[in-house]
Amino acid sequence: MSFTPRVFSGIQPSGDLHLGNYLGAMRRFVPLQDSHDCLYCVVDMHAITVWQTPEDLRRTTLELTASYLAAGIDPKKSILFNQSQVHQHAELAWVFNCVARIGWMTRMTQFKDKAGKNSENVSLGLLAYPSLMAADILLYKATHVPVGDDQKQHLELTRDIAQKFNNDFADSIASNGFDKEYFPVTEPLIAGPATRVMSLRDGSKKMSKSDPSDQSRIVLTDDADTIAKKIKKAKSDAEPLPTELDGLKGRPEADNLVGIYAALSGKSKQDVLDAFGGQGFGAFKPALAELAVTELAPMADEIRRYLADPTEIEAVLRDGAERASVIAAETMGQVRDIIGFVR
Ligand code: AQP
Repeated sequence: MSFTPRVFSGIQPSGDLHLGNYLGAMRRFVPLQDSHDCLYCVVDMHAITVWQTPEDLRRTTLELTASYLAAGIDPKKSILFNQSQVHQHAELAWVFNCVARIGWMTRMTQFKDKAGKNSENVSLGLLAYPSLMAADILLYKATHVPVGDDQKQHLELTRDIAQKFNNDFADSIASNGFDKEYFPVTEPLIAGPATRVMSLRDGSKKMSKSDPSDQSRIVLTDDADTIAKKIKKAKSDAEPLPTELDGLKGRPEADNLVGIYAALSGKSKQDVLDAFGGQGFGAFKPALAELAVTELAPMADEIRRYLADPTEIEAVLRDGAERASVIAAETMGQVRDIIGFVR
C-alpha cells in the first residue's frame, strides 16, 4: 500500500531547548512543510516520564511552542499541538504496550542511560517511552520522522511495533477491509552535519537539556553575549584545525565545533575546513561565535515576543490539537475494530 507522505516529529518540554535540538531536529522541520503534510508536537506526556513540576511543565510547553513558531513552523501549513490534548496518543500507546515485548524496551540505550543503576525505581513510563513514541508516529500513519541520531534506536522499535501489529492482526486487518500493511514502516530522516551535537564541555557527551552544566549547551533563549561567552569557553585543543576531514578523527571537540559551524552556515564540514584549516581556535571561535549570534539571536527575540502573549500560543496549540484529533480519531476507530473492541 502506498501511504500519503506525512511527517511527524516531537520535542519534549523537559527543559530549555538547546542548539542540539535546534540543529538536529527543529531547524530541519521547517523546509519539510513545503513538501509534506507535517505534524509537529510538544510531547508533554513524554516529558513526565521524569519528574517535572507542574509550573515548569506549563512554562516549558509554552516556551517550546514559541520556539517552534520562532524557528519558522507555520501553524497554517503544519499541525502544531501538544500531545496531551489528543487523548488517542495514550490509547494507542496502551495497545502498543500489549504488542511490544518488555525485552524490546529494556534493551533501549536511552532507557539504560536515563535509568542508570536505578532501573527498579524509575517510572514505568520511562520504560514504556518508545511505545508512546510509536503511537505518536503511527496514529498519523507518518511515513517520515526527522530526528537527531540519538532517536535512531527508538525509530527502529517503531518499525518493529508497526510490523508486529500488522502481522498479529493480519486476518482482522483484511476482514475489516484494510490493506495488509495497515501501519507504515516509517523512515527516519537523520541527515546533515549536526545529527549529534556534543556538549561544549565534553566532546564525548551529547548536548542535552538535562546536563547539570549550563556551560555545556547553548540555549535558544541565550542572548548574544551569553552565546559568545559559551563558545569562547567551549573545550577545544591546542592544535590548528586540519585541512581534511580525516584530521578531525580523535579530536571530538574540534569535530563538534566544526560541525556546529557547518550546520549553522548551511555548508559541509569540508567547506569549513577549506576556510579555516591551518588556523587555531583563537581565530575559529570568534568566527563561530559571530555566526551563532547572527543565526540565533533574532530567534531568541522572536521567542520572547511570542511569550509576551501566551494566549496566542495557547490558541495555536488548541487549533492544532483539534486538527490532529480528526486524524487520530479515525485511526483509533479503525484500530478498535481491528483489535475487536466492541463500540
Ligand atoms: N545533542 C543533540 N544533537 C542533535 N539532535 C539532538 N536532539 C536532542 N539532542 C540532540 C534531537 O532533538 C529532538 C528532541 O529531543 P527530545 O526533546 O525528545 O529529547 P532528547 O533527545 O532526550 O533531548 P535532550 O535535550 O537530550 O533531553 P533530555 O536531556 O531531557 O534527555 C530529537 O529529534 C532528538 O534526536
